[in-house]
Amino acid sequence: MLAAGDPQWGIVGVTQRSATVARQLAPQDGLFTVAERGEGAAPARVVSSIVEAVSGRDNPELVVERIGAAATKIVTLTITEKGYRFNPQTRTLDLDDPETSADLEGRPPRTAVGQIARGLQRRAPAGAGPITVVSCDNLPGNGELTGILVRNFAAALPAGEGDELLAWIDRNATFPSTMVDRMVPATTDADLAAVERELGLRDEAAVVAEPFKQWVIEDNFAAGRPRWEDAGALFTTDVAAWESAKLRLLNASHSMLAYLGLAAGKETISDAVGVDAFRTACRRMMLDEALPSIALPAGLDGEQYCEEVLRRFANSALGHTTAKVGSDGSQKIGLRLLPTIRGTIDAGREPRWVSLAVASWMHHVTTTLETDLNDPLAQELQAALPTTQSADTVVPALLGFRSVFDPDLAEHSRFRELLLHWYRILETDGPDGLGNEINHV
Ligand code: CS2
Repeated sequence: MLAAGDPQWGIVGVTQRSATVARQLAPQDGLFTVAERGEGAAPARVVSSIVEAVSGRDNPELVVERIGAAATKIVTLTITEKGYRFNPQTRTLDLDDPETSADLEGRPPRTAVGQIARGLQRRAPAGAGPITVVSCDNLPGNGELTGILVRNFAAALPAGEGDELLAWIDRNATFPSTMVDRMVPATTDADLAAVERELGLRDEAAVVAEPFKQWVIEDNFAAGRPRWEDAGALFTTDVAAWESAKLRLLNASHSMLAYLGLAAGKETISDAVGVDAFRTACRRMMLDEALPSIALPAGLDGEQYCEEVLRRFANSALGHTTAKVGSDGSQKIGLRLLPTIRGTIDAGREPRWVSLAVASWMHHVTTTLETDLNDPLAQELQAALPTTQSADTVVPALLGFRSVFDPDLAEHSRFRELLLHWYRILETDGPDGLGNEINHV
């Protein structure tokens, strides 16, 4: 928007990573490079939209102040699934979460939901006016969910305070849903060196990304917004359909490739999708199981979308690691894979391929040391594992893990059989055996 000549908006960037502010953004006045990688990549571009970078960890008070300021019209969130600290089964804020309860007790808030709620609380007395809160994370109904969680926080405050905030939110805040799609790996030292060669300048905050980008937004803004449509964003009333297409096709296959890839010692998603059998399993999961269980947004060709996803995964210049995509599985499986298991079962079909994805996550949890398992529930997951580990013990133990599987799915006999089937192959024959089995079906 700045490049298009609209200078009236700027971004205060907030991160929980102190080093991002101290070492990367602050010393360079918020400037950072976006370096596209892969076919059709545009030249590196320096972005100047961040006018201030704040560490939410070191300076939570400032975050609350900025959200409470009249000049702030929109708060966007990209904090990943675990940043919401919610219970996916009930879609409510986890009030037992120690960080959330500490925020509720009144310390300078450290959770995202706490910071937003406390910021909104400042707006009423300051006469700061309405505001829009926009979740950009991979969660179904992310806008509605964020609204629920902020209200849950408000409702858990002492009665008078809470009611006042709830009433203010109802009148002044909106929570549109969005779907954001762009693969962005963690920046490596080699990326920084490459950007330095391209720019002739050292940029500690450079970001690499695939050329593809998509932002679909529900047009429900309480206090104005930039004309993002001029820069390619799509405004629609049907974000939910875009969101479920993305979660159940792209993100689901991404997770599947990550866990299959990790089992086979593949470092990147492009290496994993390069294995014929893995690509076949992914394609079959998307075409035979995920696609039939979703309603596509008008104008989207499902088969073409799936092929494009596989092409994007094959981008070897991106270096998107299986470890990164495979992280936080306990937060992702239930959103990406289980709805397809349910949809397929409800339609009287076999959830064959999507069960392979779930089994490969179980295998990853079991074969990764607790200290290496990158998941907010790593300890709980490891504690749930049986001492003697084989398909027959691991599959039922992990199916009993209630923050991922609800009882009716966990007890579904065909689902369980399929998990056992795939887990046994992974366990006894490894990825090669899996290849034979996949090609065989
Ligand atoms: C990935 C996503 O890390 C992951 O779990 O599946 O971050 C993915 O790269 C983006 O959603 C693509 O838009």
